[in-house]
Amino acid sequence: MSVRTFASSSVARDVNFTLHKESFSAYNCDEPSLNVSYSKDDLIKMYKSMVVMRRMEMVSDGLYKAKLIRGFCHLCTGQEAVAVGMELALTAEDKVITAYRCHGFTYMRGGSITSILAELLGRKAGISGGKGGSMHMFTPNFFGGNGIVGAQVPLGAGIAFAQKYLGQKAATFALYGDGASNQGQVFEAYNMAKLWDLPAVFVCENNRYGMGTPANRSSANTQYFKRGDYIPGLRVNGMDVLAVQQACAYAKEWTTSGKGPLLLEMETYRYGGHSMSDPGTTYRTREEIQHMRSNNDPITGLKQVLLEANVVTEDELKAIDKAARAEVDQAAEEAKASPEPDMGDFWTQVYQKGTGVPQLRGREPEEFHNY
Ligand SMILES: Cc1ncc(C[n+]2csc(CCOP(=O)(O)OP(=O)(O)O)c2C)c(N)n1
Ligand SMILES: [Mg+2]
Repeated sequence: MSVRTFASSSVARDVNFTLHKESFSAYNCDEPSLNVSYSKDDLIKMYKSMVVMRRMEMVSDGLYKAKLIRGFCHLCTGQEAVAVGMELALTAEDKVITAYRCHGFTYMRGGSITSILAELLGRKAGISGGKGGSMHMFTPNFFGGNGIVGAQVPLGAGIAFAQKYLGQKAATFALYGDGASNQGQVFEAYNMAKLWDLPAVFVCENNRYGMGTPANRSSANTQYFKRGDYIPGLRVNGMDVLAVQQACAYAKEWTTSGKGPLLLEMETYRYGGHSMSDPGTTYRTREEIQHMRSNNDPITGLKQVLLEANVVTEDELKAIDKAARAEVDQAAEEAKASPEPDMGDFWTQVYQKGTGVPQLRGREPEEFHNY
């Protein structure tokens, strides 16, 4: 499996930008510099990745409505800049963990489009090895699909602990939502991470809603970047992929230089409902969604920046859009052509090899499976 290690790109970073002055707000730390520079290659990769991600989610939406994807399905349309900007600041040694809104992160961490769509379809070619799960998406440096809200945060602190214990100069980015931020275990993880100065970056993706509940109805303090108390934090414009990259590079440097954890709040927005069963329009207005799409869209935003800086032409961008569509559509066909897993696969990969029990209990007390 290939891993996209944007951060290791050796091409000269010769395209310079100044980020918007309101890109960051800091709590007990300095703001990152607003001056950023990238190679043309990285800028194009960022654009392409966001376009692929959006198409992948659009195709998933269609497959769900065609009843080919069953169960739960949580799309990240609108939130693409978070996964893409973050990857640009990381290397393969860094780890990322999140919950169920994980398709984009899986792609950025090296998962192929076919393996992600096949996972959602419950097919053999699925990324977690054809188990037929619909939310579990793991690559060697990405752990996604956790279904208990907030439970991935202490796991992330644990991975950061391992990195420190093993003397690695790497960080773990543990993502959670505005809704999940109120879980007690999040604060337990903050405490241990600060106590032991772990290289943990706690990233709150504030998309303004936890299911149908607006942030101000669930959180006594909606300034999520300040909620680490003794952990410094940054609020970041999560709709600007360049601001996300800059903040994540800052966080990686902060945590791996021994200063302990850092909290990032990514201000973002999901265009669709919480999951496929939620139309997403009963607890917010259509005007609000339209306003975000028209004024804050991460893909349109980067497109404008690239055109104004003469990095690419309109035609080059159109060619990227077209190629991304074709790539995702082709992957969807491959995923659909993959067979369903064998029944026996339900009883495999439950335990780490060599640590399991010889027999696994099935749905009924008297049902046992050998593996
Ligand atoms: C412990 C627990 N409580 C409740 C749920 C049901 N639930 C699933 S997602 C969700 C909302 C989470 O919102 P947020 O953390 O903002 O993430 P988002 O979906 O916006 O990305 C809830 C309450 C759950 N999965 N786990
Ligand atoms: Mg949310």
